[in-house]
Amino acid sequence: MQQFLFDIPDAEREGFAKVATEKVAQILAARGVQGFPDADDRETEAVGRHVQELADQGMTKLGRILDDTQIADITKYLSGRPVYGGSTVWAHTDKVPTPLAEAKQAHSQAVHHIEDFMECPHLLETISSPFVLNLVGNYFGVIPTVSSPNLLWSFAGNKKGMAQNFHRDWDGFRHLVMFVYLTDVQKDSGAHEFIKRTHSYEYVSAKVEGQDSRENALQIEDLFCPYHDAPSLSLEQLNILFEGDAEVIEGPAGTAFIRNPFAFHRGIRPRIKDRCVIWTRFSGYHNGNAHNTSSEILEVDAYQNRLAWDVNHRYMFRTFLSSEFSSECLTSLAPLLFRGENLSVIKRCVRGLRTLKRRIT
Ligand SMILES: O=C(O)CCC(=O)C(=O)O
Repeated sequence: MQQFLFDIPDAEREGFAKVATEKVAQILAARGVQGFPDADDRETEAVGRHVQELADQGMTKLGRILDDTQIADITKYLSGRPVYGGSTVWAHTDKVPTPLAEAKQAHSQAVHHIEDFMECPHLLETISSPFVLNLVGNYFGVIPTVSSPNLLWSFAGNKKGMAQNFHRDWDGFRHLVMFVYLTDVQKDSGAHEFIKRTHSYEYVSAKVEGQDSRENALQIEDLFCPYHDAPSLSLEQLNILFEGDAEVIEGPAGTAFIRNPFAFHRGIRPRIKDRCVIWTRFSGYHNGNAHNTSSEILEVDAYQNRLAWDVNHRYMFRTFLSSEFSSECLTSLAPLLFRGENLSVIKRCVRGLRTLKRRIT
């Protein structure tokens, strides 16, 4: 359903997102889930700046949030732990525990088990920090849902991995992803590349309209194609259209950023050194997309002393940590949203998507 929302101009999509998040907030308030974790004034000011940057650019950098000692703790913990060939924790892996060195020979990418993500020092604290949750929640306008924590290796070499072409992710109408590099990253060692402002329909359509009339000019539907790794888009075409907007994010291990996955992005295939990264997704309600990416919902006892476990956290982390919120259908909020005054927007989106599909297939 979320995909349909992307075939409408920003103003309408944002209008719908506003209605939807207000409804989610109402429903949650009635169930006692209503706040963001506390933040002090200094943090509140910084959160405001990051939220604005996310809205304008589609991405915000957090700087280096893990120091050398923390990175050493993480590296020590992960050393010797098996990985699974594939790209997204559990669902998109071969489910075969493999030593890292062997996985590197056989695969372009591999992930650690979710339990290693959770048991590894510092990672859970990083994705559940009041600052991060506040930032994300303020951007959505509602307490966030956290999903699919992923601990991913991209190996240097010639094999192409997932998400190494520019693409959009179609997870929902308001969603974010946070990345933290766990190895030093430069352009040739797996940097993430992002095209600023391309989450904005208005921005992209202005670029399309501003093209010199050339035979191979891109059409708007080429740029809002609801398929992963849209084959019709060449790097060269994107570079020309969005000249000066692409940013390669380099930095030492511990460097973090949050971005809107709907904007064009890719992981540049590492050439000289493997890259290890964590990413975690956030949405304004659970969008179902990342639902099965964890092997199972984990019992929280093992992590309880590392995570505030109040009603807000139990709700936010319900997709992979067991709580009273885990058992219900995680997308059950959606039917409540998609009725009444919202329905006409949805219907228009469905019609729009059908037309778009006809044009591009
Ligand atoms: O590996 C990367 O840097 C890109 C990952 C990506 O595109 C994604 O998570 O959607």
